[in-house]
Amino acid sequence: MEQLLQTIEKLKAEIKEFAANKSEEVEAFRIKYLGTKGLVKEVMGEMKNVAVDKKREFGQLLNEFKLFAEAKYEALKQSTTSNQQSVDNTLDLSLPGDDLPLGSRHPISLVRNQIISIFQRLGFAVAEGPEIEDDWHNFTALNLPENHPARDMQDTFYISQNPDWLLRTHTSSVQVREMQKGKLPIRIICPGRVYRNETISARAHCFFHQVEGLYIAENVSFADLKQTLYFFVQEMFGKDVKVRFRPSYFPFTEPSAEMDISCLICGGEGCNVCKKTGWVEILGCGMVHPNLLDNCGIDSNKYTGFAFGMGVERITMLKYQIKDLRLFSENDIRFLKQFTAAI
Ligand code: 2NL
Repeated sequence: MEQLLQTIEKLKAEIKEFAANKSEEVEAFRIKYLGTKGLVKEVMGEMKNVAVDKKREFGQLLNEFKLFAEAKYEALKQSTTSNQQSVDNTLDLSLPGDDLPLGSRHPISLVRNQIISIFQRLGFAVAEGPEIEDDWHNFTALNLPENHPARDMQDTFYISQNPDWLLRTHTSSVQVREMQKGKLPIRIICPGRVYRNETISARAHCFFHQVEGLYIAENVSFADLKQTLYFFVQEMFGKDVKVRFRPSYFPFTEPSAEMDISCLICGGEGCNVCKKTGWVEILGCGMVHPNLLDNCGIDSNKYTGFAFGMGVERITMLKYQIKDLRLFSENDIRFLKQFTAAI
C-alpha cells in the first residue's frame, strides 16, 4: 500500500509540473494519464489489491487523484486555446478590408467618348484600324505626293524591318480602308492614337489622339459639313459658343477650312488662351478631294463627301484648361485623380 501511495504522489508531482504550449502536447497528456491505457486507469486498477478495510480510504484518494489529473487536463486545454486566441486577435477577420483606390477615366478617354457619342447621335458609326500602316494607306491614297514634307524621315516614324511600314500619322488611313470596302454611303468617325516625329514640349508630342470623320453619299454638300460641325460644337461646348470657318489647305480636301470657336475663357474679349483674337482653332475640315474617291474605287462623279479631323488633346486642353500636353502621358496620379468626378 505504501508503494501505491508513493506512486500517486510521484504522478501528482509529474502532472503538476506538466506544461504544454501546443494542443498536440495537451493531447499527449490526455493519452498518457487519462487514456483507456493511461496511468490513472492503471493506478485505479490497483484497487483490487487493496485490503477490504482500506478500500474506502484508498477509493477516496484514487478518486481525488483522477479529478486532479482531469482538472489539469482542462487547465491545459484552456491555456493553449486562449494562447491561440491571442494569436488570432492580430488577424481580425471582421475588420473592413483595405480601401481599393477607385480609378478614374483618363481625360483623353472622357473627351474622346463624348465626341464619339455626339457623332453617334447623328448616325456616325465608329471605325478602327491598325496603328502600323503602309505608305499607301497613310500617304499615297490621301493625295500626299512623294515629295510632301509629312513623308520625311524626320516627321514620321518608319519601321526598320520594312521601309513601307510606318506608324500612322492620322486616322485618315482607317477611312481609306473603309472607302476601299466600297459599301456606300459611308458615315463614320475614326478615333485613335496617331504618331509624329516631334520634339516633346508643352505643345507637341510624338503621339496624340485624333477623331476624324467622313461622310460620303450622293449630294453631300459643304452646307452639310457646316451644320454637322456646328451641331457638334454646340453639344460639346454649349449653345452660346460661336463658330467661324477660315479657308485652309489640306491635300485630302478641296475646298478646305479650319473651324474656330469663340474663346471659352474670355467669351471673345481676347485673352492669353486665344492670343487676344477671341477665337480658338478646334478642327480642320473640307470636301473630300475627288482624287481620294478615285484612289479608293468610288465614283467621284456620283458621290461627294466631307471629312474633318480634330486633335483630342487640343479639345481636352480647351475644355479643362490644361496648359501642358505632357501631363496627358506622365501618369501623375495628382493630375489624373482630378477627373474622378467626371463621367
Ligand atoms: C486636322 C485636319 C483633317 C481630314 C482631316 C480626311 C480624311 C479622308 C478624306 C479627306 Cl479619308 N479628309 N481627313 C480632312 C481635313 C482635315 O484634319 O487639323 N486634324 C487634326
